[in-house]
Amino acid sequence: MTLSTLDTFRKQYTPKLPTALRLGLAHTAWSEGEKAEPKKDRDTIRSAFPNTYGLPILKLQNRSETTPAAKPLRVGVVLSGGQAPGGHNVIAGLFDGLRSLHAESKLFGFTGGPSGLEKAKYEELTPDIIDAYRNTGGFDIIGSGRTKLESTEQFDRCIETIKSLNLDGIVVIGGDDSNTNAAVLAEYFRAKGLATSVVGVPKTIDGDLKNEYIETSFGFDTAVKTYSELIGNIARDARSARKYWHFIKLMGRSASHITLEAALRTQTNAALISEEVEAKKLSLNDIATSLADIVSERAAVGKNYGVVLVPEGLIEFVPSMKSLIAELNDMLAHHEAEFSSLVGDTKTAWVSAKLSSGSAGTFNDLPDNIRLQLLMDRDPHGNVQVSRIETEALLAELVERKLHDRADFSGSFSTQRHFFGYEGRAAAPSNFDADYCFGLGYTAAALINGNKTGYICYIRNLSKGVDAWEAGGLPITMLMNMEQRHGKPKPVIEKALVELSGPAFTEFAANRNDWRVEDAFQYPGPIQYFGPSEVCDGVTRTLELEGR
Ligand code: FBP
Repeated sequence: MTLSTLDTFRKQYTPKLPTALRLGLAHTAWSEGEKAEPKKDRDTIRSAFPNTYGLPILKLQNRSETTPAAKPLRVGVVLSGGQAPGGHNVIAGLFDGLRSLHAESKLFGFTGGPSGLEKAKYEELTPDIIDAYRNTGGFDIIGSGRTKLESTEQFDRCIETIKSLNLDGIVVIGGDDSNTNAAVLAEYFRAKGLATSVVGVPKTIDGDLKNEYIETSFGFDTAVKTYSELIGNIARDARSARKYWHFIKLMGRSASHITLEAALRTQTNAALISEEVEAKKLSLNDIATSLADIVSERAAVGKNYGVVLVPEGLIEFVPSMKSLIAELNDMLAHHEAEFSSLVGDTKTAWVSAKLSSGSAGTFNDLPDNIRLQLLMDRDPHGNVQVSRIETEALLAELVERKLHDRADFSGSFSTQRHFFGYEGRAAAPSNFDADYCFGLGYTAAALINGNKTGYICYIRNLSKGVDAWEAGGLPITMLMNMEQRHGKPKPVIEKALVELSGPAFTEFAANRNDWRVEDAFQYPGPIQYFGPSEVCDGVTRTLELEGR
């Protein structure tokens, strides 16, 4: 593999570890804290996870005595779901952590995501392979996938793979749905008397897998800094050319964490936050009116340009759209065969006839392309693929219509539409993500060595500098609630959405009016890997404001 100049130098970067892990895992021990339960639906979740419910929260501690592993550990690792910067460092940390316990330990990478575990597709990850991927972006070391493991046939095939490789543990590096998978597997294995541990690692650029212990999911830092660089560049272009309004949709699925963080970093003229739209019960018409107001105010002072940020999941939070999507999800799950036999326009007509009258009205008012995008396949976990819905174009069109109807609008309104998502998901990890991920990999190795199962790794105190970082494990069942998936109630990890009373949103809400008409843009520039610590090692504004 030919390396770029950056990759060549980046390879020499040694990620920083939390103090408890610095002497290697043979010098660590687990301490048990309180037993943890989910916030809601306790009885249902307890009965779905009788063997892994109510486990204690764990913390890793350093000690002077050494207890190496009695035998080499054998572990399998899966990358699951969308890419997130730092995944390769989780694997490197896992590898080094296992080797710090026993030099002969082995790590197997299941290829192509969870299906690799089910179908026994794997490769042994040797030191040469690991070294080639240290501090790099992407998930290409073994690839990723979104297969949902849910049938007992699938679980039994996983057990066959595990037995054939004689594995002590499986590490699932994934988001909310993938860690739900990890919890389900852990429970099944324990119920079957299998000693193999299943451990999760909190990955997702979306930032929606978080709580007081998991302060952020890995990849969020790098992805949002990458998008902020691009947004800053666009803002500068808009200000130079003075002729375009840029509507930028940002990835993040349902949660608006990415949009909120990007807005704080770049101070664009408008940024929509889905959670606020839902709380205020705003319609698409309300949103378009408020954006048209900003365009008009800027036009009145000669500024026929600007930047609007749109979270990709926005339409799921507009109340009428939310009800429509819920109805569509159930309908498509219950009439899958009939629906898939339809072609072209007959699909929208068939759907419209089956919807309740309120939802049919909402559906029929949408432009054709958006209606068809809403009917596209759900992902294997039952989620609408919001990355494929052109919300930025829909809003630009609605605002244009509003301005057209305003007799007093004499400005011009030309739009450019963008979608930033894939640009940031596989970027080279920032120093923060490189360090955080390496530590998470080590922590996963420690959980397996301790024969802990049904846990997800955490590292906390993230804004206080690596020396203050604490590592540990949380029972995954603690993060769960019941949700409707594919037309049925299922225990799944609850997505952590933006809290409107939280410090990040409060800061945004206190300042956004100053950014509407003034050109208060900030230009964060590219992620820096070498140079002063203030430039290279900063955490996100969200973490900073949350004081974690
Ligand atoms: P994960 O939950 O798997 O981390 O998803 C991250 C994400 O990038 C979302 O922001 C986005 O909606 C989705 O993946 C896109 O999925 P795909 O890669 O299948 O197009």
